Amino acid sequence: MSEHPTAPEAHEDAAMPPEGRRRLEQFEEGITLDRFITETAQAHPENKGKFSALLRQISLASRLVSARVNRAGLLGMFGDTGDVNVQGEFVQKLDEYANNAFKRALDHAGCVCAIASEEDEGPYYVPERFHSGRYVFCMDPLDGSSNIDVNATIGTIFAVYRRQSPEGTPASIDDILRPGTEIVAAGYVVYGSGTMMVLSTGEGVNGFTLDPSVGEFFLSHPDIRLKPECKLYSVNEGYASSWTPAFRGWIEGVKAPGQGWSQRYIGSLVADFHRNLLKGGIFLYPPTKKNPEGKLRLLYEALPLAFLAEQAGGAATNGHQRILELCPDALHARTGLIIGNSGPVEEVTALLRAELRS
Ligand code: P6P
Repeated sequence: MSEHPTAPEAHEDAAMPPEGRRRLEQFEEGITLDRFITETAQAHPENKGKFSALLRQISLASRLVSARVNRAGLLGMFGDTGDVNVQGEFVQKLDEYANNAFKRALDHAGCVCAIASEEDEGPYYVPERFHSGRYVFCMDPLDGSSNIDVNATIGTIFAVYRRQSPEGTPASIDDILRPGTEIVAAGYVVYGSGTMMVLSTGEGVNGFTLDPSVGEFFLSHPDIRLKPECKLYSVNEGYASSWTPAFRGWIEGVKAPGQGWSQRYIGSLVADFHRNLLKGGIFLYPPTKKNPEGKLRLLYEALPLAFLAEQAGGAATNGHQRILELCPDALHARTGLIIGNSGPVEEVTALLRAELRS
């Protein structure tokens, strides 16, 4: 019997493919998220432990949300609260829970001065009495929540900035509306068949899988990389009538006989992005007649995922510009998003740029 309580039995090892054996070894080596945070802190003493505190509180909130999502059906947590949020969407009970869990975990930790959330109309500025900290936290607390009641994968997406205003002074909107090039960390947590956090602090991308039996995230996907090319695209074909000729031409091109592409679309950005990050794929959500600015949010959806994509060797644009060079002009600004393996992202973007010029 392996000493680790949840590792497969020895007889299961023999049948395990090499990749699974590698992951098991890492699992048994006990490379936890906590150890990763400690090692990152040792490499950056200038952060004085505040960055570590922030990451540990994100981990805590993620575990709380994971536990609640996994029992939502049993706790009557499906459905909406009857309220409508700033997006004009019915607030799902789990949206509200996730939003509060992350805000409660972060606002007393002395590491954050402001929190921007998809669920809140304006920023939450941490009061000085709570020791307002040096970081700004931007999040979509539960992306894909329209899929909650059908048990499709949903997730939390977040980006972290260093504040611009001096510590000890009130934070302002100028600390929050910043270009993606100033992001210091970004990640997401997918709540699906398992719970996994994918995180980058600017030195590559690592995936940590939650072992709920011990309440720890373990390094399961070290150094996630995107190859230059892929053969999978994610787009909602229901909006084809909104597409420009150049965009439609590219989609029809990959669908042509013999091209060998597949299409996958869950309708949960974090789930579609996660699959594409691990297996290769390009996600495309251009502006539509329904959302002429694009549907997805720049600050707490597109920018963090673009940071991760580029850290993994991929690319992200709004169809014309590099996403990370964009600066939101409002908390809930929307954008088009084309993100994934660099080859197809650059190919589609070149076509759309040329179309714009013509
Ligand atoms: P559509 C979920 O509501 C969401 O905001 C993203 O998670 C997802 O990628 C997108 O909307 C799906 O939008 O218009 O294809 O249903």
